[in-house]
Amino acid sequence: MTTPTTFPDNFLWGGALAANQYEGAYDADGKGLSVQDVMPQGIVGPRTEAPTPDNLKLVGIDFYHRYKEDIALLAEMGFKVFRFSIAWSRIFPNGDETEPNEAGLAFYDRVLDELEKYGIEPLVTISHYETPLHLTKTYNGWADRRMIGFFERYARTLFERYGKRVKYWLTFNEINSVLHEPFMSGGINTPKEELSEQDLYQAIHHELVASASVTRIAHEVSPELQVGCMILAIPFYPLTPDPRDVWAAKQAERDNYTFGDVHVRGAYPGYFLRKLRDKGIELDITEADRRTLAEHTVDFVSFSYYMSSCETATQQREASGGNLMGGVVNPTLEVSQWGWAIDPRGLRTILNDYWDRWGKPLFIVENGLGARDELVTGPDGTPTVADDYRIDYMNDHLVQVREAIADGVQVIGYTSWGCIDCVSASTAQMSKRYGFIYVDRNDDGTGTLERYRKQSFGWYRDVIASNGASLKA
Ligand code: BGP
Repeated sequence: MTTPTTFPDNFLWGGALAANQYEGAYDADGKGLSVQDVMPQGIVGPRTEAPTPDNLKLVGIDFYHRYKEDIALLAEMGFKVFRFSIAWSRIFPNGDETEPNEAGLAFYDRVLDELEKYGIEPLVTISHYETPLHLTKTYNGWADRRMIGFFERYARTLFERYGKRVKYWLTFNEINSVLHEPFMSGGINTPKEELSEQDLYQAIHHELVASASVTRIAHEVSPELQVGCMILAIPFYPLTPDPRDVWAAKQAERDNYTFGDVHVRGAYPGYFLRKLRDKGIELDITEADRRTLAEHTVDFVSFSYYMSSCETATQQREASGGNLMGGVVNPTLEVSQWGWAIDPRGLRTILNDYWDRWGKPLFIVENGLGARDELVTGPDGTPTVADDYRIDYMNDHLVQVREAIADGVQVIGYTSWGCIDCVSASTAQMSKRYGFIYVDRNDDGTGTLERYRKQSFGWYRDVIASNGASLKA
């Protein structure tokens, strides 16, 4: 038998977006504020008291009003799956109400109608960096145990309303990012520098219990539902072969592995318990928490992958740029315009590591290149972008996915990040573009919001149509 060189027949090709980065309409139809509405500069600048006009996310790319046109474009590329998040504060504007906002629910009905029209499978993130601001201000977000109940109510509302139409669900986007971005990721109002590790790890525990608990609810609503965790994946390489560097890299990986270990194996790993002991942290973990974690593990593991990094315990540390976290610079790799190391092989490494460790089907739900694009006039007179750099990046990553599949790894699908240009999560810029579809909007908020197909649009359409056979090894 020869090694398979193609993707499985039912491979889910598509793209991903998140409500706060593309919907806009930040206060339409009863929507409440979310943490994003007071982060005009993402994680690189200060928060504001209230929404300010310089916050590009308030308008986003106005998907809220243009979803039909946008979904038609995704269908034109042949998308099999579309990953998007539901804005929690559209459904529960404050987060702690007992009744949901019908107008918010109805919007996602319309989005699902449109996806159904084209036979595109939805993949829904329940919480993608958009905790209702009220929960942050009143409860200090996930630092408070009561968040579990609010999240359960929100998730149950979604499963009951959309469970017949949405099979694949993700609980928390990049759940491990709370270690580095407690406000954006965990809705924790206490400034990062003042937040104690005790409180941070307690918040993490609440999120993990909430994730397991809503997995239980999903399966109660329908055994057909498939729930996954979502992890920000970064392979860490030792900077040198010195065993101390090897151990430093392992420790960095374990900070992230913890989250998958709990979701998949249903209990905290020994190395994590030791870390808590060493730090003098004692978590409030009830017997009921332990049972929830143990009995309601995930159906699959999903992750984002953009870059790898290095760790060292012996060399001078030169901090690498990166996706909300990072170690030290890898001198063998090139970086993106935003300093993120470009490492297609790292994706094969992650896929193999996760498969070997957890044996659960894997879903790559984010990957892509954030770059400055220049709009030019195409051969037929329509504006386009000659984004061969993006095509190269994605081609090389997908070739490694194909290799991992040949290695025996079970991969459900691939949704590239920001399939339509949207506002960046870390820097809140429009100019950091990932899409196959260019959106005419600039960092100063000007622009017509018109959509244009980039060169990568046709390239990805061919990749999907050929089920990966058109990729260049
Ligand atoms: C991930 C987030 C996304 C997304 C992506 C790209 O961390 O889940 O929301 O934005 O990274 O990051 P950025 O937008 O900062 O370039």
